[in-house]
Amino acid sequence: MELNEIAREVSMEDLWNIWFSELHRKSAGLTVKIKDILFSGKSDFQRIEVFDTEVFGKVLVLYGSIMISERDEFIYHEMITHVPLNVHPAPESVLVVGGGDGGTVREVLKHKDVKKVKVVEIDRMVVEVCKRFFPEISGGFDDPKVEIVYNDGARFMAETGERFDVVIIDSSDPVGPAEVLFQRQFYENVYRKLKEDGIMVAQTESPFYDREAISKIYRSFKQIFPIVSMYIASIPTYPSGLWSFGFCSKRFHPIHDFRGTKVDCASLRYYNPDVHVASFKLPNFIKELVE
Ligand code: SPD
Repeated sequence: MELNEIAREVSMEDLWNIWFSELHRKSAGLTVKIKDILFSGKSDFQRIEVFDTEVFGKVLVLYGSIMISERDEFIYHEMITHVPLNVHPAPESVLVVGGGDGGTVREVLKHKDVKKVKVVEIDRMVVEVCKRFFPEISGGFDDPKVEIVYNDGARFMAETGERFDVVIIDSSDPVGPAEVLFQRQFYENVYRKLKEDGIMVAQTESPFYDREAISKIYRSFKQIFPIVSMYIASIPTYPSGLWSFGFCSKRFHPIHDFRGTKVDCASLRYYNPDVHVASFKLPNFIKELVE
């Protein structure tokens, strides 16, 4: 067949038939069709990619894993933020470790009690890429209450003299730069840097795939914090679609001290008071990981 005959038979769609696959195990993963590759680069810490996809809109991929998609990021960011901030009665100072995309900061700023949000992000390029490609997610970085510190979260936590009402560990997965954010020494430092009634919430991976890691993480939590609970949410672009968060607290209980939401629920698409309570009810195969 002549070249021009081949060209006639190949449609534009075939020419741009590119898919991104994130492998969650050697033989299972998530595959999405890409409309455009918007950014591909390497920072000092990791590979950073932004794709435009047909189903999930723009997605940010760090170290080969989807961190945010325009379609479902609200679930993760609302759940990692509004659960602790609605349990703490007066969260004035909030520290976000990681969170370079700005989604958590956007949600924290919905709480009028909050006077200061500090973000400790290791990778400046993540923040720059998100400001450029995800302005509606990262817009909170320009708020005067927000300060970004470019530092390793574990080092910052060991060295800072500040103390916080709420610490949110909005990390990527425990490979590469975020690995240290899943270690006991780090959680001990968070405990020390929380005020006497402080709360820490951390993203703790998939209860379906990451069972051994989760058991270890919650063993550490329980050795350090008097109140520890897991809560879960459904996040389509994350491995298995089922995601977990650790609620670790010095004084406040996630359900008994929950007095309803302090932000206007009309600005939220996943979180509400019923979801708050229900997200702590765990299926048996997950309960056994944390009990
Ligand atoms: N496997 C994906 C885990 C991502 C958890 N963190 C996402 C950060 C979004 N702010």
